[in-house]
Amino acid sequence: MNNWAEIDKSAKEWVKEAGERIRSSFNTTLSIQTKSNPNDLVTNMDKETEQFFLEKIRNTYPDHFILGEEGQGHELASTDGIIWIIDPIDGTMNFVHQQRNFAISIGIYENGIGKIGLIYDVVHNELYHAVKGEGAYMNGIKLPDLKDVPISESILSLNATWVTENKRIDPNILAPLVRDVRGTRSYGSAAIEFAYVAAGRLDGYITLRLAPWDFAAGLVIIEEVGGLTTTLDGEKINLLDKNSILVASKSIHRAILSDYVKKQLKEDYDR
Ligand code: 2AM
Ligand code: CA
Ligand code: CA
Ligand code: CA
Repeated sequence: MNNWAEIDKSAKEWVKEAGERIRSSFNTTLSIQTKSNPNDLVTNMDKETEQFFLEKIRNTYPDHFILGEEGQGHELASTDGIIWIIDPIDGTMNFVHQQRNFAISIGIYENGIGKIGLIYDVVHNELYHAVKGEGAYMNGIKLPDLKDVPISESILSLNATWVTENKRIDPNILAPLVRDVRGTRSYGSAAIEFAYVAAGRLDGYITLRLAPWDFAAGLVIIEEVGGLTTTLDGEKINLLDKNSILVASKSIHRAILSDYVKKQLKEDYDR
């Protein structure tokens, strides 16, 4: 039998230790490479951090599966069993250019159900953490349920790309929303954007294409503060695939879907 309290304790310890290694790397010279395009960066620290988690998990929990951005288990075909979904550095461009606004993101799922979410903002030393059914915390302080605010008083996070010509969405769909909200922000790390929605620093986050390791931890944490994450079409997230993302409090989520995206929530909860 799996002891979730023990898995949770290990995960927290390892995340803190990996964060310490990343902080130490600021004094070293990074090796930076590009992946799919010149803006798609990966460093030795992304790879070393993923490797660090792999070794810890394989030694301690040899029957667990691992899905990591930098190479592990990309071909996982099923959500059966316990899967650690890991982004060793979310916000690599920020890590390289700014040395801030990046995070370690780990979601631990059992048979497709999110059990543990960990997002560690390494530079600010803020650990966002949730265990399913037990609430969400930031550095051990319980995060309250998300507040209902009107669109006109909300701060929305999204990349400016989505209101310019792009290949994923008609820019006229989100432009009215951008005009109606109180303000927009873009942090360049999906995990931090999820964490900020959970902490009430942002009221919503929209993006058109995230991979499992970008959202796995965030989904668990958002659910524990009463928020809702779906695709931008209002559909359930596919855990093993790329998805568009709409994450917000339930009231903001509903307003964005019905008044701007003009879609309906396809899930049963909260109709
Ligand atoms: P990364 O830094 O781990 O690659 C930037 O807006 C956010 O989107 C970051 O969370 C970044 O994660 C993620 N991202 C960057 N390129 C992406 C891609 N090609 N597909 C999906 N997510 C990506
Ligand atoms: Ca990447
Ligand atoms: Ca990422
Ligand atoms: Ca990454």
